[in-house]
Amino acid sequence: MITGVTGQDGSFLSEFLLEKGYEVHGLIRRSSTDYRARIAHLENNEHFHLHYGDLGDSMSLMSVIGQIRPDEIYNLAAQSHVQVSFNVPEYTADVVATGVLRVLEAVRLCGLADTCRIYQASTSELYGKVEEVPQSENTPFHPFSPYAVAKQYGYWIVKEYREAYGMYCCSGILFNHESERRGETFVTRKITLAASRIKQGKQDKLVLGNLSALRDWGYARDYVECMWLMLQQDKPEDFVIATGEQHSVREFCKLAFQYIGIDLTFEGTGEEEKGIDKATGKVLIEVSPEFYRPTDVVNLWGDPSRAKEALGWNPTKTSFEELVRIMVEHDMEQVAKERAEEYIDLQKIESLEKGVIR
Ligand code: NAP
Ligand code: F7E
Repeated sequence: MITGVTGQDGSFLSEFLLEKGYEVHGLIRRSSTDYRARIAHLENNEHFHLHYGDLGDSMSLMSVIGQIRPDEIYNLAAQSHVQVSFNVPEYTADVVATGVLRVLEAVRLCGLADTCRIYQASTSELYGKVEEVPQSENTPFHPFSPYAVAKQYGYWIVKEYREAYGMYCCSGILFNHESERRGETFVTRKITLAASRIKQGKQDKLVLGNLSALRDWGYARDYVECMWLMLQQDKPEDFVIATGEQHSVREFCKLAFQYIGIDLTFEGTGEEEKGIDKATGKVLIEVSPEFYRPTDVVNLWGDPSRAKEALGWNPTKTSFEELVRIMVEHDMEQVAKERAEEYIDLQKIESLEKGVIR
């Protein structure tokens, strides 16, 4: 069973488990619009089943878990946008923190504590205002957003159920992982979509926040394998899942634009910094404090040594350069197909990020 099956990771994990011969059950929410694009290609598969439920609704979780009686649960559902968690902190806490408790308790109350293994989607955001670089399983947490504080509850309640009831439940402390299916308001996808639209004359410039933020970016398709590996061990343990490489938002921009044939140079600092097309002198990237966060996590860099050793996982199967290339190639094609009326312009994406619908 996968909660968050319609999300980036849920869709890749579904494909991965179906290929392994699993019967996959996904939890979906009712919506007035079509939000199942990422799993549309799986919906005719007879081994893929969808159930209505919500992490905010214990009864629906009890009902679905009691009916399916899953061997493995991957709890991926979350309000996963850090900036948005400042706009909807209470909702974020309910889904991201209490939601984890609801899943664990539903498993226990359905009598599955001894048979059902649970993976919890934890996050490098727990390290937040980092106390050590790079970060490993032993680095102290210092969550730095409502999202991260909620995820910290999830991390500890999983540990508590493991210790109190002997349940096989564990947290993957995953660093940022991206893909061509990444939500459009996360910085990497915002950049690859904008670069593609600028190249095709559908957008003039890209406005970002902190260009100096550093992240350890991996490829989501590679990371779902680790989630599965964590549930196949003799005993449940928490792992850092990362590439061990760090890059800035600025470097991501440079590489994405390079792949579409634009050589960028950056001039100025802070809010005055600009990304300029070397060939034409045109300003293509600007900075706006509207995308700054009340507290921003600026130095994430994971140490995946334990996952490599204990799980036999290869963190750099897809390199950073390859990841950016995959995303840019996908978005160049997607943007080329967009008709004017389908075109989600930059202003709309930006206003969504700021929590304002214009
Ligand atoms: P995502 O694309 O934002 O997907 C989130 C999923 O959660 C969607 O399927 C969404 O459903 C579902 N969801 C949200 N609220 C829900 C609720 N109340 N009840 C049931 N489902 C709900 O996230 P992702 O990037 O795939 O990430 C998967 C998980 O890993 C999340 O828990 C995230 O916090 C965590 N994580 C992600 C990263 C990363 O870099 N991607 C790193 C560390 C941890 P709708 O489609 O209906 O909105
Ligand atoms: O920001 C900076 C921003 O929103 C990355 C989630 O999957 O990974 C994700 O959270 C960095 C931040 O991801 C813009 O300030 C600059 O420092 O892509 P992001 P995130 O906040 O790291 C973690 C591991 C999760 O667990 C989360 O669920 O980029 N940044 N300019 C910007 N970020 C955005 N979104 N938009 C900008 O314009």
